[in-house]
Amino acid sequence: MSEERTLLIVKPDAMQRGLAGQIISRFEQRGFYIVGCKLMQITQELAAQHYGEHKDKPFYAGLVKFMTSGPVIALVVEGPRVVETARTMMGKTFAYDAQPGTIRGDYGASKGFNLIHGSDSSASAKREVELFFKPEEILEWTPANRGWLFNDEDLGATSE
Ligand code: DAT
Ligand code: MG
Repeated sequence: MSEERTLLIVKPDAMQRGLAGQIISRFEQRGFYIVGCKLMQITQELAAQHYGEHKDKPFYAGLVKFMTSGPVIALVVEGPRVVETARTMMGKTFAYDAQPGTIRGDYGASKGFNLIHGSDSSASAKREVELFFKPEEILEWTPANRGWLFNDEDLGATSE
């Protein structure tokens, strides 16, 4: 299966609550792997670029204030179908709506303190990865166990 990349952000609420490790672990456990990772504080300018689609929404000012309020960890995570699967793992946007078993549904109960960002499409992923990472900050590598994570079709276990 062919690789995809997505941008994840461990948001300030997750950082302040000491949940970054647990959240990042879920993606590793699922078989996805980290190709870019940085601890950073999002500037007003970067937040405005990242959330440009929401700039006319009533919640925009609060969203920018929240996202720039403290450290975050930005990650580029790779693997087959990772954009869609990461969204499923995150759960619904408002933490109080998110199903148990999802990141937002296991760690959050508020509306906007929803712990994690993940790109919502491959077009968004491309744009967001380029916004947060320079090409040289992304490392090309393949985990040693990749065959046992994703190559089920090689054994005839699945068909497209
Ligand atoms: P998602 O983060 O699930 O992709 P989104 O892109 O629609 O959701 O919105 C970006 C963030 O803005 C979201 O994580 C939480 C906040 N947000 C969205 N809609 C909101 C609303 N109606 N009221 C308050 N915050 C909202
Ligand atoms: Mg979004």
